[in-house]
Amino acid sequence: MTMLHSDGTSEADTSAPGTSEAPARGVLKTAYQKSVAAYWNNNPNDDRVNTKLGEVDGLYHHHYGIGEPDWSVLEGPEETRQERIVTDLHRLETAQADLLLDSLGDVRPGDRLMDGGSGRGGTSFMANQRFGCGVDGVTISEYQVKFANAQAADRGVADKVKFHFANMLDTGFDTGSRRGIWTNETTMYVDLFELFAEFSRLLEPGGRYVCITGCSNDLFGARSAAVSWIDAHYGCNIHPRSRYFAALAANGLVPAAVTDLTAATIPYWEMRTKSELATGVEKPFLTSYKEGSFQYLLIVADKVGK
Ligand code: GPP
Ligand code: MG
Repeated sequence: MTMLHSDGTSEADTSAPGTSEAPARGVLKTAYQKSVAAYWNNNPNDDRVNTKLGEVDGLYHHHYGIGEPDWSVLEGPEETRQERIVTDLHRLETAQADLLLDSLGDVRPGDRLMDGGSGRGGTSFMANQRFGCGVDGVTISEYQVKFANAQAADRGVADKVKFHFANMLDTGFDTGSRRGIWTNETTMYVDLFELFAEFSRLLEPGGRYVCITGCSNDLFGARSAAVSWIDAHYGCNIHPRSRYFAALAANGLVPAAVTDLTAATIPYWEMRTKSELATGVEKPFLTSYKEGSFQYLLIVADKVGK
């Protein structure tokens, strides 16, 4: 989209989603969405757990980690122990994003992907690096849009990786324009039926949606205190596992694989308790995972139908 000024000059409107037809629309539609945007524009929790890990190699994540920590980092010189923990936590978070991208299937350089709730951009940059394709990240935090677009410029990929101040429930991107879409721990901020209706519209037939999420376990019987603690910490609304599959099925998104990553993420949280950057949320994560009231899931679904 090009914006024309009254003096006849023009400029690209980088805030609009990546298609020329994208109409301007109100991004924050509810008081709740405004509160979520305010949270991420000015994170009230200690954000160093994200910025210090990002400084390890310039990939800034807003998600957790999987895989076996290198417990030997806890040994050795005390002066550098905290740095070693940070480096290892970052490695596990990057491994999580790699697993998500492994699940996107056959993505070609000419394809377009979308990152729903793109944060500071970590997973989007990894996708571009891996597939060479275009990626549009959407987030309702203007701070995050600025941060991630500055990263894209620094990395020399601003022509391929763009971040937009846009609402993933109503992106304005063209119907059928996406080969793949993912959400990396962002679905707990939105209604899943609305979200998957929009993703189903955006995906081309045979396109793929990949989700990593924390969900409450229906089998536990009710929402646990630990899950409510996590919700209160981030201001989100964790959904039950069952709701994901109901909402996918209602929107022509057919699960191809579901992997329970709970056992693979617990060691990350154990290591995080050893970090001076720990925020306090480690306790309810470990409690809820261990008591079975909460699960960390990877869901892969294909868009079936037009
Ligand atoms: C991590 O972000 C993810 C969320 C805030 C969404 C909630 C996720 C669930 C699985 C419930 P972050 O990296 O900003 O969190 P932290 O600052 O704690 O590392
Ligand atoms: Mg984090």
